Amino acid sequence: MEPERILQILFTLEDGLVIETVVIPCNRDRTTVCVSSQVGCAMNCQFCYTGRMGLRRNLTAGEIVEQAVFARRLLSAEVGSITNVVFMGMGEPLHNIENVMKAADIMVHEQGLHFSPRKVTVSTSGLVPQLRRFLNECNCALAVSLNATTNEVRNWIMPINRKYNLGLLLETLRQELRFKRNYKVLFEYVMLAGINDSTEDAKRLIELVKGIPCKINLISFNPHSGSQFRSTPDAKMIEFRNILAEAGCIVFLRPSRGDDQMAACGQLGKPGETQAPLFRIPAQFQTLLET
Ligand SMILES: *[C@@H]1O[C@H](CO)[C@@H](O)[C@H](O)[C@H]1NC(C)=O
Ligand SMILES: *[C@@H]1O[C@H](CO)[C@@H](O)[C@H](O)[C@H]1NC(C)=O
Ligand SMILES: CC(=O)N[C@H]1CO[C@H](CO)[C@@H](O)[C@@H]1O
Ligand code: SF4
Repeated sequence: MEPERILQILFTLEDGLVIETVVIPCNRDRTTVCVSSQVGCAMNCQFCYTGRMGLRRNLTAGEIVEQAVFARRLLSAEVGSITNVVFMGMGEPLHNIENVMKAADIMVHEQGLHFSPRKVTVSTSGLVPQLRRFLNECNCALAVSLNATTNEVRNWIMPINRKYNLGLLLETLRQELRFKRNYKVLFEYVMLAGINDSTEDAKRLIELVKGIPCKINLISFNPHSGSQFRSTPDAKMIEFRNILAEAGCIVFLRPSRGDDQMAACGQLGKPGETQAPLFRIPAQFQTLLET
């Protein structure tokens, strides 16, 4: 069966700035709306279009909720009702934590949109103090983008790691999740050919997440024009998945397809608006990425 196409909605805000919302039909029982939480983003993950724009402003709780309300109204007839919300559009949600938690509350409140808290997922690149607060004050699900298994690589592709490194991030999760019942954090791991897809990476990943109740999503990178990164071949992704599964991890593979879901999230924005700096490629990856 052909996957149904994702739908992108552009909103012009009162001040003329534009944000994107994405609706992703997964199957008959699941349709996800991916909402933005900021205009642009300050985190500057390398080769995320939104990151390239820099941060313009935070969205209000109303502007965030409105995206889900509008998607629901516009699309329910076409794609079946919306079942899940992910905060994975433009912006780092936990950099706008006040409004994001307010919006999440409205989304799960029975007099609001009445989603199950398990079906509302806030995704972060790893702002540690805010993440701790989120886990203490909000019941919604949490996804953390790892994307790398060493500080060296993560410092490069996700500069927030220079402030809150992998060890601190994972130790915080290990501590905080002891106080939550039946709660699993979702780790997002975008596979980049030759950057983070080795057998050693798989083994390191197993060690890193030890003791943290979690699920791991391996996401196929969707190369876009101007990107220096390439996607990991399917066979290698399966091998990587198997190593994790054999070690007892709960792991999912996002099949690659032309309009891959997560490539739609996290790569929003206009490439023309580039302002944030690109970092120097670490020496050991230079030849790989230049060929
Ligand atoms: C967005 O909100 C955060 C705190 O919630 C604040 O630190 C930051 O300065 C705000 N950014 C802008 C551009 O207003
Ligand atoms: C890191 O992960 C997020 C999603 O989890 C993705 O949107 C982003 O593009 C990834 N960054 C890189 C450099 O792969
Ligand atoms: C940091 C690190 O170990 N990166 C590895 C990612 O995967 C490639 C192979 O696919 C290795 O060459 C890198 O060393
Ligand atoms: S991947 Fe997410 S956190 Fe990183 S720059 Fe893009 S929008 Fe911001």
